[in-house]
Amino acid sequence: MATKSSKTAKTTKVAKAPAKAVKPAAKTVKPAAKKAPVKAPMKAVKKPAAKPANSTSSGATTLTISSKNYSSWSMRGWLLVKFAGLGFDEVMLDSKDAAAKAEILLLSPSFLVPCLTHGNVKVWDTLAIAEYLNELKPNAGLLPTEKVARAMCRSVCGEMHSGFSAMRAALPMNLKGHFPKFKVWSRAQADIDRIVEIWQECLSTYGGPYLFGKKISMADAMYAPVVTRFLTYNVQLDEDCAAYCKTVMAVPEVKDWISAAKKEPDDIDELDVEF
Ligand SMILES: N[C@@H](CCC(=O)N[C@@H](CS)C(=O)NCC(=O)O)C(=O)O
Repeated sequence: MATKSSKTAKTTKVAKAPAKAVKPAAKTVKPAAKKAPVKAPMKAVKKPAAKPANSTSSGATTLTISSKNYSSWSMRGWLLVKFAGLGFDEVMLDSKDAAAKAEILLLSPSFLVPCLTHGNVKVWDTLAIAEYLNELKPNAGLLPTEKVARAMCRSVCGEMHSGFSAMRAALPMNLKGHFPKFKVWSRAQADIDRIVEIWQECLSTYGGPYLFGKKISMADAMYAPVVTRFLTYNVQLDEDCAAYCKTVMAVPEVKDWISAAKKEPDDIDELDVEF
């Protein structure tokens, strides 16, 4: 599946939002990013989501993302759509641009990326996107076919989604960076230890090379930015986990994302959010 889905998505960088959207939305930008976002239930909207002025015209399906170098959730969402084999246009938000931040309020009610717009349906939050894609493309294998494996896959995805905050804060994704002498503090190390335990259990139970066996799954998309972090910060791993990292780094979609991240302009400051 990894190769089958390596369609090229068109990328669109969001330009200034229409003037009317900027003022009211811009005021709410900072607090919304810091506080717990209001989570509305996933809903079908009557009209397609408001599109940025320069969004591509074919856009029945779009994925709104931000920095490819720093935004680990964008990377997960993007990989999930690719692994599902769904064609889509990328809408790239400039995280520093207040007008673009106003746009994201229109595109993603939680004010977070990624956000998938599929015809009349808008899905935000990576786990919801993963489940939606699995319903849409049940044969893509985002979840294992066997019930117990599926339950475990959902559990480890959930654990990634809701946990490891010390590791995420201390070792932010930075695909261009390499910090071989990085000192991992104890709480982040505890998160790393738990991730290693998850990987070891999955690899030994399902035989690799991916977490749930021969097919890449949503779990691999969820943990891909952890793989890149371990390489960026030179986290020492056992043989099996190191081999898993190599496997993930060789996935064509992962390579595509990383190579695009490396081409991203350097003028993006550290984003003031937790990754
Ligand atoms: N729980 C959310 C987390 C998404 C998230 O935190 N996204 C970050 C980027 S990695 C974001 O949109 N931050 C706001 C910003 O970049 O302005 C999900 O699963 O999608």
